[in-house]
Amino acid sequence: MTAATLDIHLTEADLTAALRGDARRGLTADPKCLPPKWFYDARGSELFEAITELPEYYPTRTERALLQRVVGEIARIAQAEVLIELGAGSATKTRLLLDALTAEGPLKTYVPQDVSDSFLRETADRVAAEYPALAVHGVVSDFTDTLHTLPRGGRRLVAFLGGTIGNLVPAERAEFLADLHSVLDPGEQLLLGAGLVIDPAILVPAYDDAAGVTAEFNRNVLHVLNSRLGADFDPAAFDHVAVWDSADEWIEMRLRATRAMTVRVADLDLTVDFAAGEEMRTEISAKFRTDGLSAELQAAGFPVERVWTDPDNRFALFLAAR
Ligand code: AVJ
Repeated sequence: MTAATLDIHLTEADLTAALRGDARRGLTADPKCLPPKWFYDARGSELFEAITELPEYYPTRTERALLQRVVGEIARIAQAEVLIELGAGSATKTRLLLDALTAEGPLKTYVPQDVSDSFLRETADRVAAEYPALAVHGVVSDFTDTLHTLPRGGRRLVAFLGGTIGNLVPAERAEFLADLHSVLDPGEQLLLGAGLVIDPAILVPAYDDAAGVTAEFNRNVLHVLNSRLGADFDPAAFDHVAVWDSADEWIEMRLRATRAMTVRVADLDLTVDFAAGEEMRTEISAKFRTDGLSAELQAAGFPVERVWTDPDNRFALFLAAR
């Protein structure tokens, strides 16, 4: 068996430094906010996996079924030699892509990228064992600022699935697409999965499930601040809030302080006051219209070749060429 290789462009020290900066900025801002990337320590990643199996959380299974239906077409158009998967996580949709890209084209290399090194190592080793003919080369990095660390050579297809593009506000999306444009060569491709604007009666429960798994996932960011920065948040003192912002067309997750409290963040030498009822934003999950996101891609230098949607129009896959 050929072992997977792993490039680490993000060390624990880098992560801690980034978290310190984000926490100081976000906890001293008005209103307070924290970026969603800090949900995903080992516990947060497990909670997210549990979310994907909830009856209310349609995106993962909708995207998987859609991908299953159209992956052959994607592979025939893309003719990729290298598949780069951004935010590969546990790589549950990866097999569909790998099978199609090897059956319908010249795939030789799989490059899973993620911020979580333990998760990624497991994924890379598992895929290397299951696909002995493929070279597997994991990259531990933060895709928002280390796209230039992705390996070059061979015709690349960059897959950014799951709807994670929706975690970025429009200016961040433009920056991300511009960065991606600058690291790809003409003719290389982007496969983007994005949630669509649908009835809020379906959308909101997907982010506020009856079993309370999403609430626990949301509160996990406080556990991360406690364990990584020596903070003393009482996560149980915060309520989970999910609201549909119809003007921005995004779901906003917040944590609401159920009482006035003072939190100490030891490693930042920072004291933070919360008023009773104060809300802190922890995530946006933007939903799109196919025309709108196609225009954003076009404007970033990625003309869209094909768009596929599921029968209920809840999720879309965009194939765009640099
Ligand atoms: C992994 C970013 C796609 O926004 O739907 C799930 C994360 N947040 N439930 C999403 C998430 C709350 C998820 N993404």
